[in-house]
Parts: sequence; structure tokens; C-alpha cells
Amino acid sequence: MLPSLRSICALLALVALADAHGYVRTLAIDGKSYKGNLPREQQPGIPIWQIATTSPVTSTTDPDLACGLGAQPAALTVPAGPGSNISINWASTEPPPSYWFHNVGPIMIYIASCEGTPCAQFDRSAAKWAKIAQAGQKAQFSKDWVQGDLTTGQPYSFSLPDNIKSGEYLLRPEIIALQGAMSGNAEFYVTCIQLNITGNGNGVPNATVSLPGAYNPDDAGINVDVYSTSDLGYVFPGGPIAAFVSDDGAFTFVSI
Ligand SMILES: *[C@@H]1O[C@H](CO)[C@@H](O)[C@H](O)[C@H]1NC(C)=O
Ligand SMILES: *[C@@H]1O[C@H](CO)[C@@H](O)[C@H](O)[C@H]1NC(C)=O
Ligand SMILES: *[C@@H]1O[C@H](CO)[C@@H](O)[C@H](O)[C@H]1NC(C)=O
Ligand SMILES: [Cu+2]
Repeated sequence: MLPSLRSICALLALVALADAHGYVRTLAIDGKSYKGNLPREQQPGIPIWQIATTSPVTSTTDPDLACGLGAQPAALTVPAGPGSNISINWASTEPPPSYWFHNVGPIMIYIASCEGTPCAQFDRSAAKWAKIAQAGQKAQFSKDWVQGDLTTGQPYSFSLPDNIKSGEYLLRPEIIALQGAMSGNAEFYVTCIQLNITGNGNGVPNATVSLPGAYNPDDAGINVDVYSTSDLGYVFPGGPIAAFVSDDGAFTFVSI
């Protein structure tokens, strides 16, 4: 006898629950909380892009490296300001407490101006991403990574640049899980969050990257055996943290 559609769906749901990956569950900006999108369950009033699955992006050339697998823009763009304290909490898909599951590899935060377009309509493949925060090993020779703190339910917090120019931006938190990286299986967990940054800042990044584009499978921070030694000298992919410099004439932009 053929299994019923209902039992097939139940089976698929179980498979989904067992995938041991994850997503951004909550976001707090200066203490105001926003709930994340549980994959496959679109919720209203959320600034976090809806991803199609909790599975990671697995290729450095996948267009979904920009905002996550099958990501769809959010309905809401939420306020933030220069220096805002942002706190992000990742979860896995298991039943509660369902904390983040992986514990080795970097956390990196990027931001890109939507260049005068509402971020929900902005072409993510054209985004110029500036890295604004990153966290790797807890200390130089430690085998413990800041990512491991997420497995006990702690969030990762960082501040927006304190002179960032106002406008709509996509914020792009990323975790790279490196437990399988020694065999070429780095996992990229990304999402995009729509911010409306107000204030009097005039800072623009001195360096931006494209994603995909900036990462290569052979990068020292992607093709790496994190268990081989604690003396990794871990090299974060995507270059250094950008400085936000005044756009008031300090640079002349020349188009050719
Ligand atoms: C940012 O917010 C988090 C979570 O609310 C808090 O734990 C942290 O201390 C704050 N950081 C700063 C610099 O205020
Ligand atoms: C961004 O904030 C400004 C100032 O409060 C407001 O005028 C504008 O409508 C906001 N835009 C969005 C997309 O929320
Ligand atoms: C941008 O500024 C940062 C911090 O000062 C520096 O490390 C980086 O080299 C600069 N990038 C460029 C392209 O000048
Ligand atoms: Cu996983």
C-alpha cells in the first residue's frame, strides 16, 4: 500500500528536524527584540529574510551566499542608528532548547548599503559588503571558538560603526561551520536583515567585497583543519574589518 500524503509529510518534517543545522532565531537592536523566521514558516512583521531551509550554503560561488538558501526579502525594515548594539541569537531546528549546534569556525558580520533602493527590492548580487565585526578562536591558542558560546544559548553582540551614514542597509550575519572543512565541507550560514539607519553619520566603508566573490574554496580560513593544532593563526576570509571614513570630500570618486 502506498503511504498517505500525510505520512510522507510527517516523514519530511522529521527529516527537516533532524538536519542539525540552523538559522537566526532572534535579533535585538538596542534592546528591542525581533523574532526570526523559522524556515518554512513565514511570519509577518520580521526584518530577517526568510530562508528556505536551515541547511547551509556549501559553495563559495553560490549566489545564495549573499543572503542564504532560497532567501526571500523581509516585509519589515527596522530602525537602527550609528553605534547601535545588535545582538543575534542562532538556533538549530531541534526541539527546545534547540541552541546552535556547531562550535568551530568564525562568526562574521557584514553590512551593505541598499543605495537608495528599498532593501526588499535591492539586488543582493550587487551588494557591496563591508565587514564590521568578526570573532574566531576565544584566544590565540585556544581550541574554543566564540561560535561555541552560541551552543549554550548565548547571543553574539556587536556595534554598528559609530559614524555610519544614514540609509537603508542589509545586515548580513554569517557563521562558517568548519567541522568538515578539512575535507572541503565548510558550511556557510547566512541571512540578511533590513535596517533603516538614521542619524547624522557620514561614514562610508573604506573597503567592500562581493559575496559570492570574496571567498575561494582554497582560502586559508575555508580550507582548514581546525583540529590539527590550536596554533592556527586563523585567517578570516573576506579581508579585514572595514574602517568607516568620512564621505564629505575626503575622497574623489572618479568614474572611467
Ligand atoms: C549589547 O546587547 C547585549 C544583549 O542585550 C548585551 O549583553 C551587551 O552587554 C550589550 N553590549 C553593549 C556594549 O552594550
Ligand atoms: C527610515 O527612517 C526615516 C526617519 O525616521 C523615515 O522617514 C523613513 O520612512 C524610514 N524608512 C523606512 C523604510 O522605514
Ligand atoms: C581600511 O581600514 C582598515 C582599518 O584601518 C585597514 O585595516 C584596511 O587595510 C583599510 N582598507 C583599505 C582598502 O584601505
Ligand atoms: Cu549543521
